[in-house]
Amino acid sequence: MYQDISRSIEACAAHYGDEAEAMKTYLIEGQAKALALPNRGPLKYDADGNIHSDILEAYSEYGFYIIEGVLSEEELADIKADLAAMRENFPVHMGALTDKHGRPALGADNKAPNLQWAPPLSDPLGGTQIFNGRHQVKLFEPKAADDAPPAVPLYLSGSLQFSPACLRVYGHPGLLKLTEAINGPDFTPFTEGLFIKDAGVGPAVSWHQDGDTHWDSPDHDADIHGFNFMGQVYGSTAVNGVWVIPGSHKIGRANIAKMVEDHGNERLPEAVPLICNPGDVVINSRQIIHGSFANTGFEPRVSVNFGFHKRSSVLDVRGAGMHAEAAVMDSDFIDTRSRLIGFAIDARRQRFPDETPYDYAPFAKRQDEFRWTPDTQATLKDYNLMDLSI
Ligand SMILES: O=C(O)CCC(=O)C(=O)O
Ligand SMILES: [Fe+2]
Repeated sequence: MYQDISRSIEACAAHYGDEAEAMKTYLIEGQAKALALPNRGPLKYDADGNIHSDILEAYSEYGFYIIEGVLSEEELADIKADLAAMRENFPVHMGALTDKHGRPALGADNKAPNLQWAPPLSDPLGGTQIFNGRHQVKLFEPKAADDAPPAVPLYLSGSLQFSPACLRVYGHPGLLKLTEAINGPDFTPFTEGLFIKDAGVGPAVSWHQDGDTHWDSPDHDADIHGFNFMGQVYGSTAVNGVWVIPGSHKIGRANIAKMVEDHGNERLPEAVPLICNPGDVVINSRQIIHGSFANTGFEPRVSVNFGFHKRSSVLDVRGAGMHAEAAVMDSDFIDTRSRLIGFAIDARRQRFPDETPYDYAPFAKRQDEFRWTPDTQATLKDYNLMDLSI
């Protein structure tokens, strides 16, 4: 059972003027197509305790899989408490140094990217050169309410330094086991962040593929740019969620501008929305064509994003400069950045002592170095300067 979003579908369509009926049909048909796909279900394992091949095969075929019920009510409550505390500490407006209590704002003296804002219901990336131009077209920008603020938070980079609950999600043993099955036991970090799409104001993220570096590589394959997990705090719907084109992770770099032009509008017909309940976690190929429309509906979405790479995709590779300044990512660099995995596993072990913690092979003999204590959080400041951007 999923939340009934019929009011949001009406509200969303009403923003689209002459195309209101077309948008409404697109949302309703997309929703039905998404729910008919066989790529959702809880984490399941085979007799040897490995991730069940059904999940791996469906992920490989479609480029995404909705893993149901990964985050418990208890864990979701932790995340919501962190979100509430972070929001209390957000800058009073974009660029402000203090929060509404007069305290230094979250990220105010960080060097690395942290909270990113955009005008309500805008598409800040579409048609720009940001992220090496990967968001090729600008999506329709619905008009926000007159009393909407001039800018709203859209993305929080480096989220693990601000939220211990998000750090603990990052150490989830089942998700790390799935990561191992796809990227090998020596998998590496990528980047982590929160996508914030508040009801009635959340900006759009135009159609794109995430990967940048390895499209023309002789070793190119469907997994070479890694994947993202997207943990859903409030669920995800046709109106507020990410839409994806199933199977498009296998077609190479797509000419999205041409796809939109050939189709005649931005409602790419093969796309389906990621429909999730709170606690579901999507695994999404970074090569799949995906994007989200402005959130003109009544339900908020917050996605707890974190990705992983194959070591061979990043080792001694020059970063693409999209998430952090471009640098050659040698084994020391990767090792330093991987400490987040070590801390996450330990922080999770302390909070959920009944779970069997994940054994991260690169730290097999060193996990003791990564003890999560109340002082650890401050040492993570600006850790995302070393995101493994490809
Ligand atoms: O959450 C969104 O709206 C966009 C997500 C996205 O583009 C990504 O995770 O790569
Ligand atoms: Fe993306």
